[in-house]
Amino acid sequence: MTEKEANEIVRSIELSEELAERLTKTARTYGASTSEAAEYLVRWALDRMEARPAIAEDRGQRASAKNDPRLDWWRNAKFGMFIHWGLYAVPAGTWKGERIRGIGEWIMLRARIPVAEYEQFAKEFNPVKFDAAEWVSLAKRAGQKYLTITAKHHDGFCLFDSKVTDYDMVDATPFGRDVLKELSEECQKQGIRLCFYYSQTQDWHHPDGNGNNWDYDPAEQDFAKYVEEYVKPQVTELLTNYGPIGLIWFDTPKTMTEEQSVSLMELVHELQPDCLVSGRVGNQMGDYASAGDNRIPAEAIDLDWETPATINDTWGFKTYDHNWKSTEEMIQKLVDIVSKGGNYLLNVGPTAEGVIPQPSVDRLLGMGAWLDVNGEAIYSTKPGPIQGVSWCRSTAKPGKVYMHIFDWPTGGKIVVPAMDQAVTGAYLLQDADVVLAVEEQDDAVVLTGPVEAPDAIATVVVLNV
Ligand code: H79
Repeated sequence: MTEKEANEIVRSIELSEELAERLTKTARTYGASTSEAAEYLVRWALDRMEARPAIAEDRGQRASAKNDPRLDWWRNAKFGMFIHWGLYAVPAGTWKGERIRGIGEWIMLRARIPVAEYEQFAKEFNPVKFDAAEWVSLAKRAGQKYLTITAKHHDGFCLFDSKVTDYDMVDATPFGRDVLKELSEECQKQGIRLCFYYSQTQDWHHPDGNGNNWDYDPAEQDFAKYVEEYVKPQVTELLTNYGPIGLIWFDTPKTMTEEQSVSLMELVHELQPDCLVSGRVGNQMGDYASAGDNRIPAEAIDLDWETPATINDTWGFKTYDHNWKSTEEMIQKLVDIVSKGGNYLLNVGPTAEGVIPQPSVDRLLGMGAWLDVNGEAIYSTKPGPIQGVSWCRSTAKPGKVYMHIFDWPTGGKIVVPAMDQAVTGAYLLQDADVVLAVEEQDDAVVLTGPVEAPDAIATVVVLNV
């Protein structure tokens, strides 16, 4: 489309007064300009229509990372635990008696809480029930192979003992413990990769960080200085004081220049050559691509990629968000993602007391129970040859294709969608003694299995090929 054509379309859209008014009002609520709000609205609508690719170009994978064996552990892991934990767990969605809509960790921006007031939450952040061993063990029992926790989110508060700020767990809270240190020791003990989320662009607390226009004047801010003198020293601390780190999960690149993305990526690799960098470092410099929040690509993608996703509707804990996805839905999402070549990073938001909400625990354990039986068809697999079918997904290993059947066909007659390899046998992964008859019928391979679905959520049928 030419610019002229685009302009014509834009001019032909009649902006109703109501829409204009609501846009302006929304923009004001979010501290954005009207055009930013409009852009956000259009992007949101396009996402809803699935008209935008799930993986934005600038969050893609660096070409040189594509066949890099440094990623092998992560490629095989498939399922990780995301933890959003910080000061926002204290207000937990409510500010001055008002329920603030939207994702909980954004409360500072959404309610435009001044830095001086937001800082006060630190005095109330005393998670006496925090137990690193319990969190790590939950991830393990859920079948998650890595754990990514917010070392610093957009609100700027640090969960670790940083020497370049006092705005951290050790210096600013009554708790005074370095929770990342405790998690790093526990992760090493229990054999799970520890990874850090780090908000490199937005920092609503730092005078030169991005995003806070209610305490600071954006025109006066020196973002480059913040990156050099704050972000880099903190990333250095995170990669120096906590043992081997699986990856740094940068987020919302926004104003990051290509030079800044490159230099951050290189800093990480200098400090820990095996540490990966998420696609959201920006400018296509990530070791792997990052899909949009909660977005799952429609088709298999020949890249290393990950979907970060919420278990309810928020990342940081909110007392009144009870909209938990079911265990079934999340197992099917995991299968769907893995069948398309991705990883599923599933978030929990612990309370300010340090407790992972019980509904999250229950669901994670449910997923772990399914994975205990069916993990062979998930971990270390590649996308299978059966794609684009609604009732089933497929993954593969040499000599085997795994059919993950969501809707068990009536009578147990499974018509295998056309694929290149010849099927020489079939059995249930949950019970190898249950062998399915394999027959050729009118050019199709038909399996005969149990009449009733052996697993109501997803039954894995193993095809020897
Ligand atoms: O950490 C989680 C989110 O806090 C973070 N990414 C995941 C992993 C994230 N950063 N930015 N976004 C997500 C996009 C934010 C969109 C919204 Fe809003 C925040 C919608 C409503 C509040 C920004 C502010 C757009 C409209 C208002």
